[in-house]
Amino acid sequence: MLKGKVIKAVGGIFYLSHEGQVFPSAVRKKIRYNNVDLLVGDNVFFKFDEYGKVVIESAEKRKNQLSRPPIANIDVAVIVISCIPKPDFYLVDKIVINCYIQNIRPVLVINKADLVDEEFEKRVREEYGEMAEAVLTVSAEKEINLDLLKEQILGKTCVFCGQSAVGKTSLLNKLNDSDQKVGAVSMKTGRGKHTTRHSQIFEIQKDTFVVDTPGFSLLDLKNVKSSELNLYYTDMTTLQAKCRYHMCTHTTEPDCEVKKAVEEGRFNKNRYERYLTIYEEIKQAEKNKF
Ligand SMILES: Nc1nc2c(ncn2[C@@H]2O[C@H](COP(=O)(O)OP(=O)(O)OP(=O)(O)O)[C@@H](O)[C@H]2O)c(=O)[nH]1
Ligand SMILES: [Mg+2]
Ligand SMILES: [Zn+2]
Repeated sequence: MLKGKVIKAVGGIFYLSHEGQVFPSAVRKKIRYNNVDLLVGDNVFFKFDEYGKVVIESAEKRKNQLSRPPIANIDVAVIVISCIPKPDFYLVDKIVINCYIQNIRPVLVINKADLVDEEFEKRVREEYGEMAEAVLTVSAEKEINLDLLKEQILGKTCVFCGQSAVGKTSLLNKLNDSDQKVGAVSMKTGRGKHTTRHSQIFEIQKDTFVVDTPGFSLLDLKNVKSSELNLYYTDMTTLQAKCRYHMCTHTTEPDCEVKKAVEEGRFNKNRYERYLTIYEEIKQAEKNKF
C-alpha cells in the first residue's frame, strides 16, 4: 500500500501528494473518523487500480484537526506578529492555549525585524519565551533569519496565523521553494450562498506543508474548562506545586504561588492579567450554559 497526504479537497475529489507528485482521487467508500469525512491534511493509504486510477483505502488516525480552516494533522502553528500592526497579545495567548490543547507546537515569529525595536523584542521574549517552542525575529522583506524559520517548519504541516498585515503571506512566499503559488484559504463559514468546501495545503518543500490563513484563526477555546485553563500555561504549572490548593486556579485562592510570583516579578504581570481575562471569559460562558 502506498502512502499519501490529502492536500486539496474540491467537490468530492481528493488530491494526494505522493513522492512529489499530485494524484486526484475519488473516494470509493466513505472513509470516516468519528463521523467526520476525510480532510485536507489526512494521511492516507492508497493503491492504483488496474486502470492506473488512485483508490484511497484507509486513513491514518488523526493527530488533531482544526475547524476554521478545516485541516487535519497540524504539527506547527507559526504565529506571526509585528510591531506594525500593533499586536493583540490576548489573541496570541488564545492561539498558544489552543496549540497546547491540540498538540500543536507554537512558534512565535516577530516579523518586520527592520522595524522592530529592542524594547518590543525584549517584551515578547519575556512574555512568550517560556511558552512558545521558539521565538524568532525575522524579516520577509529584508530576508533576515528565514533559515531559522525554515528549520522550525521543515518536514512539518504548518498553519501560518496572526492578524492581518503582519506578513504571513510575504513570509510564505519567501519560504516557498516550489513553483506553485501559496494562496490563502477561504474562511467562509458556509452560511452564505456560496458555500466553499475548498481547502488546500501547499507543499513548499518536500514533506513541508503549509496553510496560509487570512487574519486570525485557531481562536475557539470551546473545549476548555475554566478550572483547567492553567494547565495550558506551562510556566504556571511549574509554580503550582507551591500553591496551597492542589487544584488552584491562581485567581482568588489564598496562598497562591502564581499570584506571589506576579507580585515579586517572577511571573510576567501582563501575561497573568490576560490569563485572568481569558479565565473570566470562559467562566462566563460556562455560566451561560446553564
Ligand atoms: N517593513 C517590512 N514590511 C514587511 C515585511 N514583511 C512584510 N511586510 C509588508 O507587510 C504588509 C503585509 O504583508 P502580508 O504578507 O500581505 O500580510 P498578511 O499577514 O498575509 O496579511 P493578511 O493576508 O491580510 O492576513 C505588506 O505591505 C508587506 O510588504 C518586513 O519584513 N518588513
Ligand atoms: Mg495574507
Ligand atoms: Zn495558585
